[in-house]
Amino acid sequence: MNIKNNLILALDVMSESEATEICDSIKEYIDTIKIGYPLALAEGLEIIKKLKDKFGFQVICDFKVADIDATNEKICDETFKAGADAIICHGFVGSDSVQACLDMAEKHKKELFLLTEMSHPGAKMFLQKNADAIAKMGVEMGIKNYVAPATRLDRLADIREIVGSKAYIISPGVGKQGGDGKKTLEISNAIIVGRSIYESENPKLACENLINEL
Ligand code: OMP
Repeated sequence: MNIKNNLILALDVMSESEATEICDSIKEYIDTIKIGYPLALAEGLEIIKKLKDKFGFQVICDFKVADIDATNEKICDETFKAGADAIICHGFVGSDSVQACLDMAEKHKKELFLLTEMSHPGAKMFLQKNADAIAKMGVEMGIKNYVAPATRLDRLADIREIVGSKAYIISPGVGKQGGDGKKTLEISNAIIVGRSIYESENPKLACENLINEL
């Protein structure tokens, strides 16, 4: 993916009007947004096309798909039909489940991002122990795109080592979760930022300041 300013907005707001207002203010700096369960559940999958049509954004759907293969296939199919350019899936469910997402992405000529280790403290309880193996599975499956944490740069570096320099890594956790954007981009290809932008009094200025620091 080619992402303007290597910055993805995590648009976890709860209404179309709020989403539109924020997108309108940051559109000069951002061309890729991530829509997850909060906005999709509040406004339906139609929000994807609405925001794409209005602003010309690329949309990554963060549905952290984590089911059996047959169900993953249906979730990904519906998401791509709704206009998503990419979808994020979990890796801990195993290769058959992930393969179903990969096949659907290929069928729609869209992208799949494999989530390895998560950025929050709770990821240390279970996920971290298996994150390297998840990344290795991704490489074996030919997956090109990964999600890995901005909050633990040592772990981000480990995951980069496994997936290789040509893989495309996007990293959440900059700002509110404590991660540093500039340091993260020494390892990752793009950062995902949510609350530091959309909760700011002036989202445009927040973007501008963030980009200047990168
Ligand atoms: P802020 O913490 O508000 O910047 O938002 C981070 C965004 O990235 C949210 O949409 C999270 O759901 C998402 N995210 C993580 O924070 N940690 C992860 O490990 C993975 C994701 C994700 O898959 O995007």
